[in-house]
Amino acid sequence: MHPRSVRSSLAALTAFAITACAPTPPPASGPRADTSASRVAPNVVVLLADDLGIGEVGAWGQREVATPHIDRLATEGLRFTEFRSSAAVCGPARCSFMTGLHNGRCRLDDNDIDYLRDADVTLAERLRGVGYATALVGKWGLSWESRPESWPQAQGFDVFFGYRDQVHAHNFYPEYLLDGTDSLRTRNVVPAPRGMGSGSASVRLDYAPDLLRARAFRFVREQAAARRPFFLFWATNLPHIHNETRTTQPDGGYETPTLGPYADRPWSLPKRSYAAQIHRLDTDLGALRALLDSLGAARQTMIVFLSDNGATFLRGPHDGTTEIIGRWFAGTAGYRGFKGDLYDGGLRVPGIVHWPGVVAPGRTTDARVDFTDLHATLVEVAGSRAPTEITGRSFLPLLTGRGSYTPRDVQVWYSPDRRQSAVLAGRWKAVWMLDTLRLFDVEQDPGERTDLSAREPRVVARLDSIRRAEDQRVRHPSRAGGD
Ligand SMILES: [Ca+2]
Repeated sequence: MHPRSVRSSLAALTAFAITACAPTPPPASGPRADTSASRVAPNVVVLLADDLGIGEVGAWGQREVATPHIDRLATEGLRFTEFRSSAAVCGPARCSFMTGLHNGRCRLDDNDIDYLRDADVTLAERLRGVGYATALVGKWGLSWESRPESWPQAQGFDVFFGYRDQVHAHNFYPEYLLDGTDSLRTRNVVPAPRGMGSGSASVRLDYAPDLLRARAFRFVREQAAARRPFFLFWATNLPHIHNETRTTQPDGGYETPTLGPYADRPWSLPKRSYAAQIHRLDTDLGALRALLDSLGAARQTMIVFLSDNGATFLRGPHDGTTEIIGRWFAGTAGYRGFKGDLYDGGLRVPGIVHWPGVVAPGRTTDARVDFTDLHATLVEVAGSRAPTEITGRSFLPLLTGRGSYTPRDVQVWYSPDRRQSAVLAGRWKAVWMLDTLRLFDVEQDPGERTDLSAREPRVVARLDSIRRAEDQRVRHPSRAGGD
């Protein structure tokens, strides 16, 4: 037998032995040529904030609300100035992250309008396929209760703890959380609960973010002890508003057990409560890093910090005034629009990738990426080839500094029923409201204030043709009417 064949056989035998003694670690080298030690597949934690505006983080200019742990992550990792969500609201953004498909192609272009099917391949399934232990802790939002195939455990997560339904996730003091397919009864009391466990609690003893954090940390400890690589999708509901009670509760729907460092600020109670929620989110990140340090796992763990969409527009106070939350702390950092808009105020999010020993600290990049690119990147980080059938393109070379990276030329967005759509290509961004197009030079006018469509007919024609071509490829969401 040729020596090379011997080695191949031994490699195959070793691979078989590892498989037989499951759990299976992902391949250290994967299919890539580069097999340096730094490429050993790391643990991956994605901490996804809910409705946190890009301007509400110190690393992007916030001064009134302190976010020291997020800021430190940015300082020690790679900070993105043009990380955009793939959607301007919760469910569709998560759908794009999980499937790698932009919002014209994934199941949900609106909250709760559809659910994931067996045929959909999620990031969790892709990572589990190469040996990762997988957990979703927090908010899912991609299922219907009557369709178990859409539940997290059927979509690649070994562990699920939290809220399947995003209306349930509005409630920070729920009567129950889901633990796998079981329910965990809390000590909270929600009289006359509305749909999916929402409602206002009259007895508030168990704060959901406490329970979520405890479950996330248990998962991390267990995988560290087992020395098994893990993917933790920590989809916190912080700092989202409790929609159903925002006009009736004194806190304006920003439910928090303590006002923390903001108790004595001369702000309204809703505003102090919101700041305290951001503080709690930041504290959770700090606690995660301390845990990883204590377990000796920090250097083997990539942390991605993101928000799912831009700062929210919802009116917070309960006294009939009309403040917009996204303006309290300059949440959109000057970008136009809010959550729900395909202007950059709805899309731009704070994005950080922290990967000790691989991502050089202290860097900032203006590479344009979105949630579908993150999907592709994490698949490659885990040792697989980035799938070609998805929208996103891996930006792994941007992280490692090895190999060439060219961002996609064009990014597209669709909102529910295509009421809005947007195309970003080079310096130009077109935003449609129904059929009305506005054109912006986002290099000269990042605030998207001046519509140049009348002055630039050729650019309009080019971007319009891009959108029309994409329209032809778009698989319009099925509205749960079939496959
Ligand atoms: Ca959200």
